[in-house]
Formats: sequence, structure tokens, C-alpha cells
Amino acid sequence: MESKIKLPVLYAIIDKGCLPQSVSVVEFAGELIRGGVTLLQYRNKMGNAREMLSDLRELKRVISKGGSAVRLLVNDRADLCVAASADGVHLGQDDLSVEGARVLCKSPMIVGISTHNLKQVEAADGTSADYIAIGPIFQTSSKANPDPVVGLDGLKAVRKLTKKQLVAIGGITRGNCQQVIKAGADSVAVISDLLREPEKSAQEFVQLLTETGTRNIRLGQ
Ligand code: 3NM
Repeated sequence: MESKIKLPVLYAIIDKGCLPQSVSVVEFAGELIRGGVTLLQYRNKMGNAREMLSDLRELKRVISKGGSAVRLLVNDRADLCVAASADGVHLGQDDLSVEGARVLCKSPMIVGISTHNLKQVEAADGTSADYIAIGPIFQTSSKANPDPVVGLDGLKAVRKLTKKQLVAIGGITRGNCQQVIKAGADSVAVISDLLREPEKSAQEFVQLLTETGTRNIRLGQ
């Protein structure tokens, strides 16, 4: 099944556990948005549901105050997505199934699913998911117990299996993001390489992955 949506090239993940103590989720999101981010995911593997809902509501307020077309997705939790009126949910393999989450997050809300191998991609392709995330593409230290590295060749193989929007994740930096798009990803999801100077880093990602950058990719530079 093909996706109905088109994702931006940069998908920024705000992982609360990775932020410096002195930086709030809202401040960090503000900087990312100023840097050109239009798709954000809130990820919090440590917090409880109340804390998560409170962060999500604050994030929603910041986003709508800017009047910008920024979409906010929630990691793992379809219930919190609905409670916070967010734009969608990103599911892991142990969360609700895609169709289970769809009961809460009906289209046009976005449902994405994380996959880590070809078998999981094939299964995800048969669902109503709007996008499939595949990872880790490279080594990452942002995720506990990551699956085996998929690599660029693995990503190319995944690209052949699905017409859905494909998000690459895991170890993606400004230094390697063009190769990842060249290997077939529609979007790159990033935690670490946005943590320092988020506004500037986001700007650089967007610049590398939009016209100038992709022209160079096409020319093989
Ligand atoms: N999921 P960074 S890898 C959250 O393989 C996450 O599904 C992954 O962070 C997967 O950009 C990962 O710092 C961590 O590597 C991504």
C-alpha cells in the first residue's frame, strides 16, 4: 500500500532523556522549528503518562503559537496522541499494532511503524501505516538495546519492498544523511546530531537534503 502523505526530509526526534538538564523540551522544540523542522516526534522512555501528556500539551501550544505547519507525533502511545490532539503516533514492534492504533488515530492522523529487518518491513507494508521507519542504519547510542545495524545496502533492499514513505533512523548525521537519502529513504530521523546547536544543525540538515544537496546527490558528488 502506498502512503497518502509526503514526509519532510528531516524528522527531528526530541528524546527527553537525551536533552541536557538545563534545556526544556519546549525550548529545544522552539530552536528546531526556527531551524526549519516541520516534523517532530516526542520520545520519552522514562516519564510517566502524566508527564508525557503535560509535555505534549506544552509542545502543541508552542507549535500553534508560531502558526507554523509543524506536525507533532508521539512515540509509542496512541492514547497520549489523542489526549494531546497531536498529529500522529510512532509505534514500536511491541506497541499497539498499526490497525489497533488506527482505532484511536484515524486518518488523516499519521501512524508510523518502526521496523528493523526485511520481514518486519514486509509485514508493515501490508498495514495502513503512513510510513515505515527502518533502523538502525548506522550504530547509535541513543537507543537502549538497538537491533543489528541495517546499513545502506539493507536500506536499499528495504526500498525495493515498499512504496510507503520510508524513514531511516539510527546514527544519521549531517555527514552521512545525503547517502541515506540516495539509498532510498524519503526522510531521516535524528536525535544526537541535533542536540548541540539545534537551530543551526537543523538548518544544515535541511540545506543538505533539499535542492542544493540533492542535486549534488544526483550528480554523484
Ligand atoms: N530507533 P540517533 S535507532 C530511536 O533502530 C531510535 O529503530 C532506532 O538516534 C531504530 O539519531 C534510534 O542519535 C536512535 O542515532 C536514533
